[in-house]
Amino acid sequence: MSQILESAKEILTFQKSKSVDERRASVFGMQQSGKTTILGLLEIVCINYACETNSPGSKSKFYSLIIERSSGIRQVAGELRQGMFPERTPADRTFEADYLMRFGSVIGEKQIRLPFCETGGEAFTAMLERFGKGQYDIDPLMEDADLISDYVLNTDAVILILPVTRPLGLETEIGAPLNLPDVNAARLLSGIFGYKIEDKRVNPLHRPIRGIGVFLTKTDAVEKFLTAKHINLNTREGTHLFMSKYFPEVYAVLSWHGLQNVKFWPTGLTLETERNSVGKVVAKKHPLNPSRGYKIKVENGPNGNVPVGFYIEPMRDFIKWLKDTIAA
Ligand SMILES: Nc1nc2c(ncn2[C@@H]2O[C@H](COP(=O)(O)OP(=O)(O)OP(=O)(O)O)[C@@H](O)[C@H]2O)c(=O)[nH]1
Ligand SMILES: [Mg+2]
Repeated sequence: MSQILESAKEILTFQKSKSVDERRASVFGMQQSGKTTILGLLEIVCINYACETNSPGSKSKFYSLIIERSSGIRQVAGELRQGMFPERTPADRTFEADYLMRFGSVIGEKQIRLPFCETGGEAFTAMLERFGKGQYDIDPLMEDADLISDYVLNTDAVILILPVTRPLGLETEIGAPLNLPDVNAARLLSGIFGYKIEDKRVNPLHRPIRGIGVFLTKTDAVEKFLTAKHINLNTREGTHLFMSKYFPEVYAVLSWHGLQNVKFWPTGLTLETERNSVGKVVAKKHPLNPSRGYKIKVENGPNGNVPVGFYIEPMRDFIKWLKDTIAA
């Protein structure tokens, strides 16, 4: 078993043993879908939310903590504050971090754990399929079995990261056997649900899925397109239109599970632009580290610089949803 997994297991065991009543929401997404960026943005919003919530005299409390599984994740929020996208997560990395949130009130405490599955969705799908071939009784000594157990069987919610750029052809799927973003994500999702259904049948301690959250990332890149199509992703009608047209397979899987249990949050960061040699306005590469791609605009916030874009409201709503629906 790898070193990372060994230490991760130790931390998990430790956390479980001293656990306040803890719920879990696992985060999945295909390669380069925006998972690590979402984690970084969540951290930025949580810091701000904690500063507000924990003001002297306040009865409700909010705390958050990143438990690093691998080097790198800790600086993501800091890099976003400098307008830099995260480093690519190496393909063999299974998971990057657990994000813990604790909500306190006069009636007690609730804890939520968000394991960020940094295995690109395609690798996770392959793993699910391997076990799916008549091998439901997982050998507990196998690493993959541990992951399925941690991410799927012991989770109370599924968070899916879906980049809206993919089905519109602005980006291709990386690392996946098919360049069919809708099919790949639907396969991942139905693989997860398949396990849950089977588990319900045989496991008296089965944990049902209490909710599904979908982050529709990179909306900044399709803003004009969506406006032209009269699709507003901030409304239920808008997400319905978008999902049924551009992610029909994923939408069918979600519908089967019950759309009343699904929440959608669009997010998008604003990129800096410049004029190229022929005077055309183009996105600007990060001057300090062009290998990280485009530079995100930043502005002054209450706790230091923050990236410019649409994410604060969705993240606040996400935190509320975790507290009221998943940890309830
Ligand atoms: N325009 C735009 N691009 C984004 C946004 N979020 C992410 N990206 C782009 O998507 C790339 C991947 O984002 P990550 O957050 O690293 O995605 P990931 O799923 O963690 O990627 P891996 O772990 O490496 O598979 C970034 O390097 C950016 O180029 C966004 O809000 N807007
Ligand atoms: Mg990543």
